[in-house]
Amino acid sequence: MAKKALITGITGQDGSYLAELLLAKGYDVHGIKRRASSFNTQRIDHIYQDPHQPNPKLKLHYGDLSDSSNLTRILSEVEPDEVYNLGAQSHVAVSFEAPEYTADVDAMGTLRLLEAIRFLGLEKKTRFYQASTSELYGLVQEIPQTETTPFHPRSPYAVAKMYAYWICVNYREAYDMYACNGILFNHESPRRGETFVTRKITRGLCNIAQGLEQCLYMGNIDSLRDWGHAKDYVRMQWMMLQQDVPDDFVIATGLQYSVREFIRWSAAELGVTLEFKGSGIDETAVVAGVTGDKAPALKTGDVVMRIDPQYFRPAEVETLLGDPAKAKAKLGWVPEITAQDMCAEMVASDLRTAKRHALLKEHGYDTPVTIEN
Ligand code: NDP
Ligand code: GDR
Repeated sequence: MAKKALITGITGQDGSYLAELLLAKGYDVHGIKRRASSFNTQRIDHIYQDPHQPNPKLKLHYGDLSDSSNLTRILSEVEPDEVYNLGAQSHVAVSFEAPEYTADVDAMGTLRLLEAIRFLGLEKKTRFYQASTSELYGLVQEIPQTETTPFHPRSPYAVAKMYAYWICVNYREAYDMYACNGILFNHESPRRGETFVTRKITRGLCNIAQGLEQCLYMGNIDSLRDWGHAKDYVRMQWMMLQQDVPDDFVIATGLQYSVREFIRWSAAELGVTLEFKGSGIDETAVVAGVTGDKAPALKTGDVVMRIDPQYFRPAEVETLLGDPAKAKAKLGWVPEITAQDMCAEMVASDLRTAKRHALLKEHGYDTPVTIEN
């Protein structure tokens, strides 16, 4: 009998890579998708299976982490061997604007799932993975951060995720459930949401290079992050549920770069050299040279980045750097894709899209490019 997995957040970045991984391992994969007014399954369309065909290996259920009766029904129908709770309002800046909703989905949603598993008597069968986050460290107490570094969350998102972290530990201790926290540091890919910083940069610069946008408006570009590739990180999510004993793990690369450096790498992938001028809110990135044919719309002296204070956060997480030693020692996990290679992959992917838009525009078929920061 194939193992059954249920993924909340299957339509998100990680959900799509995890679904691919589990299908390749022979799992029957069930995913929860939200009802939306337009299609929201772009990241999993390539693995979609027609439910009219016999024995589809991927099945989607409508649902929401704010709806316990819905979660209970889906869990009772599927009786999964593994639940991956990846669903969340996952944007830190947005959580300051929608703090109550973020708490409901990210904190209470986790409790609803755990309680449904227990209520249905699945607590000895179903293994549970919780998408915990390096945002828990917030105002960092120790560098690098490990599984024992104290938490100091700095946003409604991080505070909600802190509840989720501890309720997961609590259900493990109280009910002997197999429940694990993956404390994942930032991970990105060409499927990253367009308003997270890396994708905003790669997509924005590709659009600018092709003449579809004028300038990138950024917040705190001094911010330091430990960026990995989502493909490496979902592998670890699965590995965590295959152990004899449940445990919590930091997943990170152990390397740290600034947002400014990520902008520089992305421009370099387009053959564009940047010079950063000024400081504080007056800092700009100016084109110092262009080589090759990837950025036909740019010339020396063009300003491609300015600071817009609207992207500063009420409380910032200035620096994050993880120590993945435990994951390496206990699970043999090491990340395979560097941040620089990931950046190159993201730029290549966004450039393909920008070129398509530019070509359509050139031939009079103007399809507006969404500029949402
Ligand atoms: P995404 O934002 O790409 O995906 C989030 C998923 O959650 C989407 O499928 C989204 O659905 C779904 N979702 C949102 N609200 C609800 C809801 N109310 N009910 C059910 N589903 C909902 O996130 P990632 O894939 O990047 O991250 C996966 C998880 O890992 C998240 O929990 C995130 O907080 C956490 N995390 C992410 C890190 C990262 O760097 N990527 C690092 C550490 C933790 P829809 O597509 O309809 O919007
Ligand atoms: P983060 O990711 O908040 O770390 O949360 P994000 O990419 O949004 O920000 C990273 C850093 O870049 C700075 N920044 C900007 N960020 C955005 N989004 N837009 C900007 O214009 C901008 N300018 C500078 C931010 O201030 C921040 O310091 C991500 C999410 O995936 C969470 O769900 C996850 O838990 C953590 O990573 C680990």
